[in-house]
Amino acid sequence: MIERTYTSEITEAMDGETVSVAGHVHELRDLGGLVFVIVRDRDGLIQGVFKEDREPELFEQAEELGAEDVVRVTGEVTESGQAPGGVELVPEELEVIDEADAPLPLEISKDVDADLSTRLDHRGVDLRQPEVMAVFTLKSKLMDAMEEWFQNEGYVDVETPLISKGGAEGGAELFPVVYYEQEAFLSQSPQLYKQILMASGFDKIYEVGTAFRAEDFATSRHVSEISMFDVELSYIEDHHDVMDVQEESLRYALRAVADEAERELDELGVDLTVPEEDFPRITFDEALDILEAQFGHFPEDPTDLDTKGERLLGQHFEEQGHPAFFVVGYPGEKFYYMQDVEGDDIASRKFDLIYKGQELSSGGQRQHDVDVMKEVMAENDVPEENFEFYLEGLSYGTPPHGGYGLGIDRLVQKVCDLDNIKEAILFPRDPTRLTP
Ligand code: ATP
Ligand code: AMO
Repeated sequence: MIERTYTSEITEAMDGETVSVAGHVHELRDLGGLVFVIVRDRDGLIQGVFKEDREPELFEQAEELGAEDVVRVTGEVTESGQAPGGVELVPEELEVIDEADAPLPLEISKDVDADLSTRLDHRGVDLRQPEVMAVFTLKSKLMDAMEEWFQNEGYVDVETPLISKGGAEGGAELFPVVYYEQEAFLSQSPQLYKQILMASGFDKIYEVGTAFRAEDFATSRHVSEISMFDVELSYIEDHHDVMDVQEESLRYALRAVADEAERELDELGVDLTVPEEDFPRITFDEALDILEAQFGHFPEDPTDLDTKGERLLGQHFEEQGHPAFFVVGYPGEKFYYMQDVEGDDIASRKFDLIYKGQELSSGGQRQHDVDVMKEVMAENDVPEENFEFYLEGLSYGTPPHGGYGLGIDRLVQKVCDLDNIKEAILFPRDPTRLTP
């Protein structure tokens, strides 16, 4: 490895020590006989001070540098009240490791706002901005913590196929793939496999996976390729057991971010509130009542919450100190795998979690009686032959179970207060974007 010290490790206590810092040239400030070279690594910035009268050869080299060149600066750590981080380097050696082409497609160091589309066109350069990279170092900490919760609770980490015969979530949003002689699609959700694994006796599982939705519209919360955190557990009494898991794991992960991602939150200017109190659980009807009474809002489709409805409910609960809450029971979604309470005509054991005014996850208690499932499939014109493997998988003894799928990108979007979900994805895919 090339010897180097990360900028985050260099402190005032190291005054007088010689270190090497490797990174990109973030900014060059040429003040005549003095050049400030600001070097950026993953963790931050440090400035090297090159003086013509002190180190003429190094000064000449520094004057030749260009923005985003990759360099290694070796020098003495020197305390300085004027340096951005309180320390700077008095250089002893400057190596140019790779030169960057000029001009850059985007400005990195200057506060120039490019539109999102241009940023995504040049994502490799865009990601160099400290506040953009912070989204992804934060995401890594968030998801590590989330997995840690499930590992601590004895969940098994599984992987299910990404190529499937049919859709788990209905037929409209599937991407077809060329698969030998057979019709096949990219997976929309690991739902069916999660349930078969419950029948197999895995008891508690989670999967960090990818799901594909051929959404043919552009919103700030939909993309075509999604990172999904899926969970399934057995021997539940009802859907409240599943909501408990969702609530506790999310609180744990958000706490970890608040404790361990201070630098990233600072960089993003985010003041994260960890929802320590119980998440409110309201019925769909109660949600409609709040929307009508508080905001005079009626969703266009009275069987589903619209984007505005979610946002207004989010506002209502946030004002009461609850950034997250559950809406339970959706009249419009009597899906074959969802369980109803007998005599009730709605998918009463289905829930959505709304976080900061946006749907973050869907889940519920599943139907584990295959005969009932077949009836619902027939009523809804779902072709049974596409799901033979699933129905067979649940036929030989299935414990009561439930679970949910959480959109990781939406979670990161909301934690980081980003306007668009695509900012929470390294290389997002939408109906028009296939590169980079
Ligand atoms: P799920 O698939 O679980 O329902 P989702 O958030 O993708 O999750 P959708 O039902 O696809 O949910 O859509 C939820 C909301 O997203 C809709 O109620 C609507 O407000 C918004 N939405 C969906 N389609 C469009 C669209 N074409 N244009 C604008 N907004 C849309
Ligand atoms: P659902 O279809 O609601 O449920 O998806 C779960 C969560 O995934 C996210 N999501 C999306 N994010 C960005 N772009 C999209 N196009 C998109 N579509 C979905 C949302 C959503 O809440 N099988 C069930 C889960 C279960 O019951 O276990 C399912 O997939 O955050």
